[in-house]
Amino acid sequence: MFVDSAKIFVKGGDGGNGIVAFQREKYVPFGGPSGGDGGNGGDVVFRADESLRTLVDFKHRAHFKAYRGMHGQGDNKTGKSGKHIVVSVPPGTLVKDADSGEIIADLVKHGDEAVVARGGRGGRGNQHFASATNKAPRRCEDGQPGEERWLVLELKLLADVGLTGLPNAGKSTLLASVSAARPKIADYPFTTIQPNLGVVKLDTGRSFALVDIPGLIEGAHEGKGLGHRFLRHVERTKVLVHVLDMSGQEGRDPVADFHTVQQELEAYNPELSRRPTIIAANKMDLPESEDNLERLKVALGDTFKVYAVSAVTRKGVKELMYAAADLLDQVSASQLDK
Ligand SMILES: Nc1nc2c(ncn2[C@@H]2O[C@H](COP(=O)(O)OP(=O)(O)OP(=O)(O)O)[C@@H](O)[C@H]2O)c(=O)[nH]1
Ligand SMILES: [Mg+2]
Repeated sequence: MFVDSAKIFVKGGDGGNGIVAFQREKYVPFGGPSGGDGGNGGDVVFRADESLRTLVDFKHRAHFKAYRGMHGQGDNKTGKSGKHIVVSVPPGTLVKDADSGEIIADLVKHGDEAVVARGGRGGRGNQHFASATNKAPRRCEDGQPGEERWLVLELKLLADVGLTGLPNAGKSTLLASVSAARPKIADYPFTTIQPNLGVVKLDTGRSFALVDIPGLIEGAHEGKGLGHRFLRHVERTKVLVHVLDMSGQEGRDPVADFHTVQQELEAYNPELSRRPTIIAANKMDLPESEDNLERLKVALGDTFKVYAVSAVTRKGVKELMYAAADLLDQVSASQLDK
């Protein structure tokens, strides 16, 4: 299981101080204590937000502080409370104290919330300290500091987007070109023997997990090759990117390759062949690819969107990833409607 993690610092706002003040009344030197209380500091709140899928944004921003409470004022006025801050995290995020390892929160589903650092209480003003024997107290309290700590966030990543295709199509090369994952890449089939997962970051707040699985071959659904063992990983994804070697090396035909893989998916689980899919027409840097691309487009008509890419030169790869993210958003939105 691939786990995304991040270490961040959170601090609640400090409480405002209470103050010493006295009512100003004519002929009364100390017209009764009237020092207001300090306002409470704001909390740092985490909220699960389903539009987030990974923790990558926390690698760029690691400090989150809520606002402090204002000090009290005369006339028994309480200082304004500091604002809370709400930090969005992806559903499934587990929050631990970095020092003790204690679990602070497990934000499972959209909308789940937890306070991860409380604001300090405001101090009391001198109005609270008057007594029968001391009608003009000069005592007041300072606000308490906000809670602060380092947290470790952990998220078990389920791959949102899966790369399918025959061995050698360039799936691992593609994964390596868009993420920090460093899968083994080589010029022979079945290089990949374990699924590899990488995080693709497009913009702030927009990222997804991409899984590269061993290549599928004809008969995969009956256990041929390696890919069948990993089809269940593909089953958990929401969107597929079908990678095709467009160069037609070694007498291969990309159009036939496409149907081979689709049939294997269909035979394994008909759901899979209907999963929202886009096509990465890969190895477009090779000269033979251009003619094959035209043929593929004709063969597919408008049933699948085809993106011409080269995982090696990275040409077209960015557009492909944006298309995958858009499709993922559409699928997630339609699942919410249900
Ligand atoms: N010219 C060219 N070669 C590519 C491109 N993408 C991948 N290759 C090459 O194709 C070969 C196979 O690439 P991999 O990424 O290992 O292929 P794979 O689909 O992961 O293969 P398996 O793990 O065996 O299923 C390697 O020699 C890559 O360098 C590309 O866009 N252009
Ligand atoms: Mg591979």
